[in-house]
Amino acid sequence: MLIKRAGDIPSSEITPKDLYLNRRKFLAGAVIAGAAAATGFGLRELASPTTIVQAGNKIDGIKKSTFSTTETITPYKDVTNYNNYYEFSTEKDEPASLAKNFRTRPWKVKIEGLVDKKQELDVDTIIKMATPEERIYRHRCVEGWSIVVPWVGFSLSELIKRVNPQSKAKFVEFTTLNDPSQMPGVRRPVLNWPYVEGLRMDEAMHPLTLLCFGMYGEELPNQNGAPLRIVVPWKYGFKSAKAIVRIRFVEKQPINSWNESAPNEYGFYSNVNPTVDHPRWSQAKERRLGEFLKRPTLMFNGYGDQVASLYSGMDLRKNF
Ligand SMILES: Nc1nc2c(c(=O)[nH]1)N[C@H]1C(S)=C(S)[C@@H](COP(=O)(O)O)O[C@H]1N2
Ligand SMILES: [Mo]
Repeated sequence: MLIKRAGDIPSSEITPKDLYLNRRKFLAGAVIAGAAAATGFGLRELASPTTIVQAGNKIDGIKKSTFSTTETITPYKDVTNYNNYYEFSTEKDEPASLAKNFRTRPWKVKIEGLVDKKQELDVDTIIKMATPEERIYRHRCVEGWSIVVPWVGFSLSELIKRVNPQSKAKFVEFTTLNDPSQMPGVRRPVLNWPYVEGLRMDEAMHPLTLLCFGMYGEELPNQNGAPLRIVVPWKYGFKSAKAIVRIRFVEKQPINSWNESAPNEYGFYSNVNPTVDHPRWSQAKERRLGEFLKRPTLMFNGYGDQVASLYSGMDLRKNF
């Protein structure tokens, strides 16, 4: 459903109450603009001007997870109207509308590479493999903003153990849809399409790594990666690939799209690390969408107790 914007309403419909409300909005906007100027932070991060809310289908039988954070959940309208999804647009407020008619059924996912049970699976078969869980995770974008989202899915390991990877398989590669007829962003060479991401096998098998098909108790909105995405909460957001069509088990470390496009800025590991700056900005702090003051970024995004051991003995400055 599209919420009418002030500019869409004919003047004949405007009542004194609307004028009053618009004046209030204007005043609130002025306060936000002043605050944004004072902090050097963009307006869009503080208030989403356009709000598009899509009604999703409810997912039944979701169980709660002990992996969930108790931090305040980011409002749905922020999580669904501020998206990085370059196949649709490089503007964060555009995937919500541009992905509105994206077709997520029928949808097949190829299981390939060093695996005993190579096959093509229907997304609805995958979704039924295990009990859906709600996992409330922190999510930190490499650009400095963060969100807390009640994702719905189950551990990726549930799928991996059903397809029997071979012992030579050391990494998992995720390839996402590249469809110029539906995704206006892939007509431009912003990245070397399709978007590819990867994880080391032990990272992919870690119980926190989520195979995700829903959020806020409903099916994933298209702009958040429907029908199937990965969520890796201790890594920068770009590791969490949306709209996955192929999962391939490989011996060598996959070339992930962001590393390929800017190797000095984006590595393969991309573990959230406040002590390793991005070449163009500090990673020490982050802004939670909807909040005003920045908060410190935590090592491994706060998931160190669970995942630090995966990297013992590794130089995380070199393996950024
Ligand atoms: N296919 C695909 N997946 C993607 C991206 C993308 O551009 N294309 N952007 C990534 C980045 S940078 C982030 S921060 C998250 C954003 O997820 P969200 O919109 O659900 O918050 O998606 C990641 N997955
Ligand atoms: Mo990101």
